[in-house]
Amino acid sequence: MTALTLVRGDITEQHVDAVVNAANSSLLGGGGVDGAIHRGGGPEILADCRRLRASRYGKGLPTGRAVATTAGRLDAQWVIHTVGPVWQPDRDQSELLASCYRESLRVARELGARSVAFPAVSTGIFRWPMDDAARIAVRAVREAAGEPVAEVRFVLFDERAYAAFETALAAAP
Ligand code: AR6
Repeated sequence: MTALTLVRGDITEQHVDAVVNAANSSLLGGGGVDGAIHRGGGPEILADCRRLRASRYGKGLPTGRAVATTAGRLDAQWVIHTVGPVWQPDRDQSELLASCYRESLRVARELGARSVAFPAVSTGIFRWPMDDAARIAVRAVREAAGEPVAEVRFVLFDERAYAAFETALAAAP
């Protein structure tokens, strides 16, 4: 059984096996969580990302997919980069957002990670409404979690995000 836990805080300060990054398809960094992870983890992460661009992802990492790099100086072994969809009010992209969580967990399981920390993918610069994103995240993680992942920790930056995930977890415990 995988435990789903919630903490309010900064994802770069978590001690877990794998930290998930809300990246963009360039894999070359950005603002929000992405900026914080690269700042906290240092240049080794970007060096790994550049190698991935040069080898497997010349056209970028597609939305909904995930790939791992070193975690550099973070207190983790790996960063798993995933690319969430940009919110579009007239288009249902729920499956793509769910895919970020499923694919990140697939990569985590392949790596042998026992603990994985997720941010609320797509809810910042990509503008996805928090309550809806929380429901999709909890459902997808419940479906995709499993051995050897013993803990999936949602790390929420503010009270509003924490409350949304608390509600989503309570609705589907
Ligand atoms: N720890 C935990 N959560 C955080 C942190 C942090 N240190 N910083 C922000 N959040 P975002 P996105 C929350 O914008 O919407 C980048 O430029 C934030 O409050 O980081 O998927 C990438 O390169 C929000 O709830 O990711 C992409 O271009 C959530 O994390 C783009 O942003 C996600 O916000 C991705 O946008």
